[in-house]
Amino acid sequence: MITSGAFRGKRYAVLGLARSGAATVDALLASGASVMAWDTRETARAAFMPNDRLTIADPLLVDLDGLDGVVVSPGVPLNKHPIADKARAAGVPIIGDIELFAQARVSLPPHRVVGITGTNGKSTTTALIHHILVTARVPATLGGNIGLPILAQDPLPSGGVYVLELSSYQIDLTQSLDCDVAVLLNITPDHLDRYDGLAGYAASKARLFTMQSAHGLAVVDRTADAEFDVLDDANDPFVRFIDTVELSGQAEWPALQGPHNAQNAAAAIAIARLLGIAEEAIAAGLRSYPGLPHRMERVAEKGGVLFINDSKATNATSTAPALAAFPPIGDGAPRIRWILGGRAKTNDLDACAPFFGNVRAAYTLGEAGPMFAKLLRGDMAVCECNTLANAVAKAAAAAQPGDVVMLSPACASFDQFSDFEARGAAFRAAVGEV
Ligand code: UMA
Ligand code: ADP
Repeated sequence: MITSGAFRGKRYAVLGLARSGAATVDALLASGASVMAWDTRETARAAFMPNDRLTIADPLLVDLDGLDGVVVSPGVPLNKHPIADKARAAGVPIIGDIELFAQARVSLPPHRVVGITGTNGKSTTTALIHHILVTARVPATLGGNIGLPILAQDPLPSGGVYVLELSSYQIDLTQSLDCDVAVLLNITPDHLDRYDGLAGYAASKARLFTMQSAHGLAVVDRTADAEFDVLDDANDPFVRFIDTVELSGQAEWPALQGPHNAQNAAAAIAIARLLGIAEEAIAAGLRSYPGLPHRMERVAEKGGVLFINDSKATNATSTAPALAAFPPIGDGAPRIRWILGGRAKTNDLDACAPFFGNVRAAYTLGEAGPMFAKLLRGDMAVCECNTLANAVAKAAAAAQPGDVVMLSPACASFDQFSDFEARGAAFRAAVGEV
């Protein structure tokens, strides 16, 4: 657990007691702070036993005056939740666990922090740079929007590197994270229910760079910077733009296929070089990187049919490269049987359209199923399946050797599943049945 004398004797409200909130309460109590904890879910509250420094109370119903911070979970919609106005009126900072980590850094052995944001590719790039660091025998850990909450992790020894995947929700709750290397992979429409349009979403991501001090380094996608001007001008001399042009050797990296992974690999190489990692270790890390579950994951091959779980593709831009990765071969006929749908984030599939020629048939499911079926008919055969199990059964029954049955939903999962991981697990189970 990460603790800090910086929190001793201070008082916080913690709103949201799922993974990050629970770790926050534990770390604050262990640091000698007092905590008022709350979650609308009774089961989440029940995990905490009140004591002389822990009370269970709804921050909307109590006086916030004098608190040192209201620590909010990233899943609490700050744009709509009344806690934002209430904390502002009381003059109490609204922060998250990443901000607490930033404040705890003075108590940690000398280290560096890499912060990675972007609409797509964050987890892959975070896991990849972490793997390259470990391959180079640098003490490293990953956290933030991936894996164990950062405050639940053990501090790294001197010389360690904290690799943080940062969602825009987490950046919104952070005011003083001075990343040694800040990274932006791309910006395309996502999470628009939480922001004032695409510009508001981009501005949230840009704050990762404005929080950097003068010695900070940046690795940035040129297109995103050109469109949204994300870089703080003060950092310009230290920018490395992500450049896939010079990339060679991708064929030797089995878990990093496709144009999207070329970008992720190029970003990871740029980060590794800025951190001073030797070229041989970078090359070895790229070759041995094992990949993450639910991202273009090869689940099975049955009767010459490949089954791919890309459940993490929750918007059209992230599905596009998955469709691009399987062009026709041999007889020139398309070979993807594309399972898509769920809770849509946008009402179009424009980003995927250039690759419709790779799709043999679409199998739609969930809330967005009827809308997508209407959009796609005319371009390809469509089967309206409603459920994932039905879609897998139909696609598998129709598939011929050489076909690829792929779940790449271009949607959030919340209409039918608890999260993208549960959806990917359901896909695996359904494939097991065919
Ligand atoms: N809650 C309330 N009142 C409300 C709203 C919510 O009490 O009005 C409570 C909920 O009941 C819940 C908690 O607040 O218990 C919200 O928790 P959470 O959704 O933030 O869940 P955590 O388990 O703490 O997970 C968070 C991140 N979740 C989100 O950003 C939605 C995880 O990112 C992250 O891995 C985790 O912290 C670890 O630090 C997940 C995610 O889906 C992977 N991220 C989004 C994405 O990738 O698209 C941004
Ligand atoms: P994130 O953590 O940002 O959601 P992941 O690395 O988990 O990103 O990848 C999610 C999905 O996005 C993958 O399944 C893949 O289809 C797609 N993807 C990955 N990297 C990129 C990229 N650089 N650009 C566009 N799409 C990508």
